[in-house]
Amino acid sequence: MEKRLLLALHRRPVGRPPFWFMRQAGRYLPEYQRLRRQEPDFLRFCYTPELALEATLQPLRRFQPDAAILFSDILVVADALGRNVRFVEGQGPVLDPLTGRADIEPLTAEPVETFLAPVYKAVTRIAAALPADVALIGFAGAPWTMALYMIEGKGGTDGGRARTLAYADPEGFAALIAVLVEATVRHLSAQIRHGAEVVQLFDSWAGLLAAEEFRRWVIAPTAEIVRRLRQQHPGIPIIGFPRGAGLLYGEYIRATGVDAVGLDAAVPLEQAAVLQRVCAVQGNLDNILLKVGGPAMDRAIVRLVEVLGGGPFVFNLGHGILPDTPCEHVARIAERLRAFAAA
Ligand code: 1CP
Repeated sequence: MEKRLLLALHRRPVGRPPFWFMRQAGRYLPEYQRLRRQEPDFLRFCYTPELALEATLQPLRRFQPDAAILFSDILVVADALGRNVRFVEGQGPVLDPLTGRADIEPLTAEPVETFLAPVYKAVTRIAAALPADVALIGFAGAPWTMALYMIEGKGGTDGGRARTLAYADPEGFAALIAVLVEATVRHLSAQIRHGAEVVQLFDSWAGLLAAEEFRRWVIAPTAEIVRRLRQQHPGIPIIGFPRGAGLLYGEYIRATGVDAVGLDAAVPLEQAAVLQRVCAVQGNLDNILLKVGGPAMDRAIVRLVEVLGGGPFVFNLGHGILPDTPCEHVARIAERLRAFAAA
């Protein structure tokens, strides 16, 4: 039997919608917190294949989702490019901010495959360990979101510095995006060669850009990555997640040619149903509602499946699981979704 996630992404009929959760591994799981104590340095944790394997498998044991996502981080690519990435407890990622051409010109994507070899080793081991019906998702940050972290030096900003550089020196910024396109293609292609069956591009900060800038720094680089991955790996499903794309979701899908689009929680379900005529859709339960749980969450699950379950659909959240989410709420969704199959 073909894996349920792959069927949905190829827009073939599936009984119940496949499901997985963005950030299904991580701090909301007590067993992850215990595992993390073995290696307090987060990047070293990511570069230790046994630990990455175990962190990937933890949510599968609890919830039996239809997909595993490689345990890693989008910022490993910035680390491979030599941008001095650290993870500070309680603060998230910190990088030396890149300020202009003098920092951009020396960048090269060449070290990616050798530097990130431990990540690909983890992919191989995960692929070998997965249950037969579970698909393995590889991922990378999309160029705009990577550029934002590299310029801002951290997350949680309004992207003001990155947007300023893009306007003030578009050629210099284009050179940075070009290196990131190359690095992303190499990183995703290596994950596919080692056993990833699907890849997702996280453009978590796409929604910060003005429309023209969105076309230039989100749509165009993504279209190029899709084209180059397709050349090397025909048939590999690609999920794009341009979080906050709003009115530009439709254009993003058509112009990039992704097989599926991840929708954030602000996208109305009627709109999602329109997009579903063009490609598979993934999403978009509010991660805050998952934290709250109860009847409001149950109603939202039913409505999502009612509106989108008839077409190509992958149940997920609108953004990643928050650290203070009760595991029981996640278990509850998994149980409800499996009940749709039985009904
Ligand atoms: O202390 C810890 O254990 C670190 C917490 C943590 C974890 C568990 C970070 C730091 N990254 C991760 C893993 C991770 N990151 C995964 C694999 C786990 C899974 O999904 O099950 C994935 C896919 C990511 C992707 C990622 N990292 C994104 C894109 C998705 C999104 O949430 O928008 C982004 C933006 C990052 C950067 C990052 N890494 C970590 C944090 C806290 C952040 C966000 C910082 C911010 O901008 O606020």
